[in-house]
Amino acid sequence: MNFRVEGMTCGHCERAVTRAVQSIDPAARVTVDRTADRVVVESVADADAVVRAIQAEGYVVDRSA
Ligand SMILES: [Cu+2]
Repeated sequence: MNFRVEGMTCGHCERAVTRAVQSIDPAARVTVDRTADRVVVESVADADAVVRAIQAEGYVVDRSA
């Protein structure tokens, strides 16, 4: 799953997004590229749940296939 995530400015943001995703799937593999506003998630979790988890951390999220 690929997401566009706006608002990530530092390593803390990358960890916050990673933790948010792993809060719904501890086995999720999360790759964050904050300079590209890009988050790639390998997980069995529902994509909408991933979006909500990241939004709950205060970031703007778009699905981008
Ligand atoms: Cu930050």
